[in-house]
Amino acid sequence: EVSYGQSSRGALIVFEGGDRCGKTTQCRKLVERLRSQGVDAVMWRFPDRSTSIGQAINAYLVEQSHMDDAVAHLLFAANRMEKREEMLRLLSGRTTLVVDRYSYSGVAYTAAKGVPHLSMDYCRAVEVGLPAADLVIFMDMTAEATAARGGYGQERYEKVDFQQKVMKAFEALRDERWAVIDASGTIDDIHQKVAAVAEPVVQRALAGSALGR
Ligand code: T5A
Ligand code: NA
Repeated sequence: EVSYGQSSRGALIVFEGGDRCGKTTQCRKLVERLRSQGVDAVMWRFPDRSTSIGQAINAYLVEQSHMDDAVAHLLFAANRMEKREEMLRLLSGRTTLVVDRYSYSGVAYTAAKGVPHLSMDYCRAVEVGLPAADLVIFMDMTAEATAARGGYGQERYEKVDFQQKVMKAFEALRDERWAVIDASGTIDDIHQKVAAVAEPVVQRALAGSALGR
């Protein structure tokens, strides 16, 4: 992960969690709120299915193609890495990035497969060089509860037993940058909790007083 200096910049806010926990909904609402406060904020998501790497990932997720687990892992990482320069440019230009999934998903989903040569350390290693998140908002919800949501089960990883392993892997990745938010409440309740943790982080980054990492 890349370290920042002490100068004014945008914040990198990452949403993580299991499939269908409501990340996209909350990312959109946070960006709208920040913009209404005059903050320059944009929403991104990974995988970014619009690039050629992203299209290969999409085919894999909708089970139109098979891939070796290591190849899938590397493509997810490459799909972030191909955005690295643009991310750094936006952040240093004081744009706040609100990102729906990031390296933590990359590590957690592959590690959850339990393939011996794809250890957590291996999974992390290919993320080196990406900008570090200032805040990780982890949307906490059980695999059983997300499975009850509409549209669940359409993609490769949307299976309750696998999602339980993903949640365990996320647990192992948790660090001091994480805010864990109960994702089983109403959309508006969750949004208020998200705003309470995200706004100070954005203000610190813009003021140039965020901790360099
Ligand atoms: N993956 C991803 C990897 O394996 N490695 C990686 O490196 C990366 C980046 C696709 C898959 O790729 C894996 C993880 C995934 O398996 P994705 O496209 O982000 O990644 O897939 P999902 O997480 O499944 O994205 P979804 O858009 O399907 O889910 P969200 O964003 O969590 O949820 P959202 O907001 O779209 O909401 C889902 C449904 O719930 C409702 C919404 O209206 C919607 O119908 N909802 C609520 N209902 C009740 N109460 C609330 N509070 C609600 N909030 C939302
Ligand atoms: Na999904």
